Amino acid sequence: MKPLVLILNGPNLNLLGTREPEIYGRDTLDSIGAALSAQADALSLEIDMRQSNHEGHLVDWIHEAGAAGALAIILNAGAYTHTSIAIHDAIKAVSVPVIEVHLSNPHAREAFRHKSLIAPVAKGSICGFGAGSYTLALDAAAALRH
Ligand code: CA2
Repeated sequence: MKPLVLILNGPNLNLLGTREPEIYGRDTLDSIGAALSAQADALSLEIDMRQSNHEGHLVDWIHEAGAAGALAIILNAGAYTHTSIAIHDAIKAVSVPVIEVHLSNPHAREAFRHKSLIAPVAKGSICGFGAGSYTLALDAAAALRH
């Protein structure tokens, strides 16, 4: 069985490719998912990519990854990155390593984006490379396999 990597996306990321291309690029979440599927095949990984605008869905999916014994979670929690103690606690409650990703570089943006509640409980963080943040994260997930 191939190791499973859950790729979870938070609020408003369903709108990717429709607005603010100067910040988030022109890729859609579907096109990123297609590229990740091809990459996962090459790496012999199973991926499951999801998006929700609801905090509790992300919490439930983190628990699900824990119960499934996933190799890793790649998480772009969107704006919940900066606010969600619930997602922070969910990550701490499972033993699956979380790779935090962002399309943009939040540290180069408004002050309210400079704090991440995910970073302190993540294995590592990748930001600022557009869709490339996700492909770098999938390579990092593959490297966690032993
Ligand atoms: O850079 C990232 O990936 C973010 O996680 C994106 C979040 C933002 O709140 C974080 O600070 C950084 C926002 C996602 C909104 O995505 C949109 C995409 C296109 C049009 C409108 C929103």
